[in-house]
Amino acid sequence: MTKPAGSAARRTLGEAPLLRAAAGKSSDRVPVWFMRQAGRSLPEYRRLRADSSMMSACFDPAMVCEITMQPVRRHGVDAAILFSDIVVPLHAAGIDLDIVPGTGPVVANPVRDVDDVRALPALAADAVRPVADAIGLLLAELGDTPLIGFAGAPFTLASYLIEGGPSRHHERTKSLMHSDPDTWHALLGSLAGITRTFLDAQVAAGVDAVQLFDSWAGALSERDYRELVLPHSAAVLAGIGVPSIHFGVGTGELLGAMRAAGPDVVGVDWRVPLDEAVRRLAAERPDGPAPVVQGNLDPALLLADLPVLEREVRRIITEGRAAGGHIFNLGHGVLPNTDPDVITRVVELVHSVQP
Ligand code: 1CP
Repeated sequence: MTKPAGSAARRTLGEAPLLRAAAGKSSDRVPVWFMRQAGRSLPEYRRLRADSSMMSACFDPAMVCEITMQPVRRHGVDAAILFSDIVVPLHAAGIDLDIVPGTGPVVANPVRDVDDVRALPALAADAVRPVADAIGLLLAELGDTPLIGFAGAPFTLASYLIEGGPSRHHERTKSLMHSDPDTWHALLGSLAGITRTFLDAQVAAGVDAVQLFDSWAGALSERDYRELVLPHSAAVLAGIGVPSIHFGVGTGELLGAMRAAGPDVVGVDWRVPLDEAVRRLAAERPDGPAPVVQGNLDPALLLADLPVLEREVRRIITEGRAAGGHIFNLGHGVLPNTDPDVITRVVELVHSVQP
């Protein structure tokens, strides 16, 4: 496939610590970035977003570029993550939904039966052209800092579509997956198609890595995950063309199964120490390469006293040495009431520790 203009310069980034770690290679520092590093913890973000809706911001290339750059400039992190949202490709495909401030994604007509599933549109790459344009702008600004693209995994997207919005128990989703597995697989197949098109568009535009967020997969048993979810996430990740990271919350029991979906890196939340996570990941592929992990500071600890925070950061780096590679991150996203100066301090601390 021919790369669009602008992406050729990106192909020399193999020495970036983030990409070396993803490939199981060592560097002179532990690479670090933060999920939700762009966003409400930053006053410059709140100022910029004051007059625009979340969805319109996601389709404004200059705005996406600026918001993505803010935490890179401020914190000196080892990666940028594209500012977007997991429901952006669903909206672009023509599904009636919005991102409501203080709530999250809200779907006008939830998907509840086979007819709803049949009516789901596909995504045309052209419909996410503003995202590709934003990536083009970012490549010109980022220099040697890798850009991570992302998408939501089929299960987490399905939960929003079926429940109609954020859900604590995912009860309608679980009910559908068990009562009508054929409809369930048709739905996840459609969503895998949309997700793959969205990721392919980002890769073609030049992102250096991708993260597949299955944020709510931790609500499932391992058996249900393997049978009803894993094949669809594996289809999204197969042959994606850049290093991939797969992450979910509360997925301690699913770590092996998430490795089986085929990512290069598995993201770990704060509930499982990284050395134990490595043991679970290695058990899935005893003859495979040493597992590479990302994580796993509890985001709440960014609000703790600095000595406590420093002790936790050092513990995580020590435990991460059990892995074939370690990308330092939080166990979930930055909380909006986090002091951004503390994030900068954590970056400095991670970089000061010998890998
Ligand atoms: O008004 C606002 O500022 C909107 C808040 C907001 C922001 C800043 C939402 C609504 N999405 C985002 C951006 C976003 N979403 C990013 C930014 C890039 C970065 O990390 O810096 C990313 C990666 C996402 C991905 C996303 N959206 C996920 C997966 C990651 C995760 O946190 O688990 C999920 C589950 C969503 C859905 C969503 N969008 C917004 C909210 C508040 C939510 C969660 C709602 C819920 O609890 O179900």
